[in-house]
Amino acid sequence: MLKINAQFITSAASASQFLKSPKPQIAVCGKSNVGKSSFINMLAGQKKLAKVSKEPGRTRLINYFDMGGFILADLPGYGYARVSQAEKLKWAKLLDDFFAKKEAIAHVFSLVDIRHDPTADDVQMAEFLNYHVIPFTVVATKADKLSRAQAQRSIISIAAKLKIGAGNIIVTSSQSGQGCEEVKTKIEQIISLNNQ
Ligand SMILES: Nc1nc2c(ncn2[C@@H]2O[C@H](COP(=O)(O)OP(=O)(O)O)[C@@H](O)[C@H]2O)c(=O)[nH]1
Ligand SMILES: [Mg+2]
Repeated sequence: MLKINAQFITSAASASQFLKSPKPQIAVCGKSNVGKSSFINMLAGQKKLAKVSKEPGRTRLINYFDMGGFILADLPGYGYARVSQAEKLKWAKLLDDFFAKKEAIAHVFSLVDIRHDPTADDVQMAEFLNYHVIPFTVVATKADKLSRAQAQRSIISIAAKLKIGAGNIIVTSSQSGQGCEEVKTKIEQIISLNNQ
C-alpha cells in the first residue's frame, strides 16, 4: 500500500521557481472549482493541506506538495471567466512552461466534473497531453452528486468526448472517499515505472 505523508513545500509563479526534485512529479490539472484541492486533500488524508474554496480560485500559482514517495503539483485552474486577459495570458505561459519540461513530469491527473460534459478547455487539455505524449489519467470528480447509473452514463459520454477509453477514467468523490484507493494504486504504478 502506498503510504502518503504530505506536506506543502512551495509555490511557483514562474518557470524560474519550478521545483526540482529527484522524486517523481505528478501534476493535477482541471478547471477551477472542479475539485483539485479537495482531491489532493483526499489523497493526503488531510482536510486542510490544500485550500478548498467556494469561490473559484484566483491564484495563478503552482502549489507543490511533498507526498512522501512523490511530489504533487497543484496547477492553477483554467476556464475561470472572471479574470482579465492579462491574467489569462500569464496563466497560459505558466502552464506552457510547466509542460515544456515534460521529462520532469511522471504523470498528470486531469480532473473533470462527472456531472457535466467536458468543457472546450478540458478537451483541449487532453489533446495537448496526447500531442506532447505526456501520460495522463482522467479523474471524474464529485461522483457523490450522481447515482451509480447516472455516473456510469456520464463516464461513457466523457470518455467519448475526450477520445479516451472509459477504463482510463477513475471515478472519485473527495466527499465519500470513493476512488481514493484506485488513484493510490495508479500512483504506485507510476512510481514503480519511474524507478525502473
Ligand atoms: N459534493 C462534492 N463537492 C466537492 C467534491 N470535491 C470538491 N467539492 C467542492 O467543490 C468546490 C471546489 O473545490 P476545490 O477543491 O476548491 O476545487 P479547485 O478549485 O479545483 O481546487 C468546493 O466547494 C468543494 O467543497 C466532491 O467530491 N464532492
Ligand atoms: Mg484549488
